[in-house]
Amino acid sequence: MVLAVCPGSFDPVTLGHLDVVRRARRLADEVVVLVAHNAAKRPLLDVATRVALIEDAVADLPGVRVVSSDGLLADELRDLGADVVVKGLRGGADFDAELPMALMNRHLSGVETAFVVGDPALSHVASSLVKDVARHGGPIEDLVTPAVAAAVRAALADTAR
Ligand code: COD
Repeated sequence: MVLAVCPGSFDPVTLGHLDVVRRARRLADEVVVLVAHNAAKRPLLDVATRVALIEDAVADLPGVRVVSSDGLLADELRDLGADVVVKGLRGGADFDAELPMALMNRHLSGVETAFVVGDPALSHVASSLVKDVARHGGPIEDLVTPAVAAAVRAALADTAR
């Protein structure tokens, strides 16, 4: 029984993230999607909303559940009994950012990180760009699920008030 953890900020979850979760599920018996805190980012959506949107998006995927944490990923990996962290790569920049995290997480927890290459048709899809496109009135409906598109537009409207 292999348990994989897919961590991220997921602010918001995109079709690119969901592609990675599906690929992770093919490698593991169970996948836990972990909504975690990235100290370098100020999120648009609150944690409960991000969790609910992912739960909605993975409802048709057996063996996938969603949790959140505001602590250290290494501690969560131990608590969950994780065998492996699975992350997605869009290109070299992702690898440069991910390598130190993989090394630190292995140093702290002993858990290895495995990288899957995401669908190249989604390699331009990033949460930050989705929010930027939406902020400027552009279409995001082919980058995220309909529920995510609605939540992003509602949150942006709230922040504009
Ligand atoms: N195709 C393929 N992969 C993709 C795509 C796509 N279109 N979009 C995103 N991804 C991948 C990213 O490369 C990343 O691997 C993953 O999806 C998540 O992306 P984000 O942007 O949602 O999440 P990040 O990078 O902000 O997540 C960082 C964490 C929250 C995981 C990190 O900060 C963390 O572990 N925080 C907890 C505190 C901690 O332990 N800190 C020490 C870390 S060593």
